[in-house]
Amino acid sequence: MIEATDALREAVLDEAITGLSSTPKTLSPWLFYDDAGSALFEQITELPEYYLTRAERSIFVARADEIIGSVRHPLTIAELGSGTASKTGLLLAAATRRQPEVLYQPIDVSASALEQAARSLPAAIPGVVVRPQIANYITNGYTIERPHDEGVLALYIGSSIGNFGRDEARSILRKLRKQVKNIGDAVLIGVDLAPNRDKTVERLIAAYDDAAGVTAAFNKNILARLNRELGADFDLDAFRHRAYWNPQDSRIEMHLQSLGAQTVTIDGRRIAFTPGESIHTENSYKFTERGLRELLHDSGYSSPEWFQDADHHFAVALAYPV
Ligand code: AVJ
Repeated sequence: MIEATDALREAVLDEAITGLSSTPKTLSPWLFYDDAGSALFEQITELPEYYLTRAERSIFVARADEIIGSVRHPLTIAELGSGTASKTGLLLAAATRRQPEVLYQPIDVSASALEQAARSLPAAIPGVVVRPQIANYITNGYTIERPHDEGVLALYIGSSIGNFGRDEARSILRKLRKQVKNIGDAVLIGVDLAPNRDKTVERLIAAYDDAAGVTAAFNKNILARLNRELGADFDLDAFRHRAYWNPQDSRIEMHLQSLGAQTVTIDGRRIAFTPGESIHTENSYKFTERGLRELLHDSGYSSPEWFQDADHHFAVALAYPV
C-alpha cells in the first residue's frame, strides 16, 4: 500500500491553490491520477468511444517485430509514464524473440502501477527482467541503465506527450535525448492524430465525452480528490464535464464548469465561482506527421519512421538521435 506522503499532500495543495487562484482557473492533469482516477482511466481505455488505446495496440500487434528490429541489439527498453504497461508487453515479447533476456525499465510516479508491472510482465513473458523506477520524469531526474552497452529503446507511448504544450514537450524530449544518445538507440512516441480525411472532429470529441459518463467521472474525480486529500468541500453535482475541440491550438480541452455561483473552501481559503465559470483541467494535443517531425527535429532526433493504424486515427513514430 502506498500512502499519500506529506510532500505529495503539499504538492496537491499548492497546485490547487495556485491553479484555482489563477484567471482562468486551472488544475493540472497530473492530479487525475490517484488510485480512483487511475482506475477510471483504465476504464476509459476500454470505452467504445476511446479508440486511442485500441488503435495503438493494433499498431504494436502488426509492427512490433519491425519496430524492435530497427534498434541495435541486444537492447533494453525504458518507458516514461509506463502506468501498468498494458500495451508494452507486445514490444517486450517481440524483443524476447530476438534475445534471451530483456531489461525493461518503467519510470512512473505511481508505485502501485509499477508494482503491478513488475509482478505481471515477467510472469507473462519469460525473459523479461523489470527494473522499476519511481520518478516524475518532468520534475525529477531519472536514469536509463545500459547494461553491457546495449542499445536503448525509450518508449513514450499512449499519447502521453499530448498533455504538454510545445515548449514542455520539447524539454521532455531533450531531457530524454541525453540518455538516448548512441547510434542504434531510438525513441518511440505514440500520438493521437488531428482530425483528417478519416477522422471527424465529432469522433475525436466523443472520445473525451463518452455516453456512459466515465470521462465525466474521471474529470470530476479531480474535485473528489481535493475533497478527500485536502478536506475541500466541492459539490460534484454543481459542476459539469465539458470537452471542446480547440482547432487553433490543435487540442481537446477538458473543463469543469460551475453550474451556478458558488464558493468552495480549501484549507481555510475561499474560492468563488461565477455562474458558468470553468476550471481548465486538461489539454490533449493532437498531431500531424509534420508537427511531430518538427518537434522531434527541435529536440535532437531524426525524421521518424511513421506507423499508423488501419483507420488513420493514431500514429507511432520511431526516431533516432542525431
Ligand atoms: C493519458 C493523456 C493520453 O489525453 O487521451 C483520457 C487522458 N483524458 N480521457 C488523453 C484522458 C480524458 C489521456 N492521456
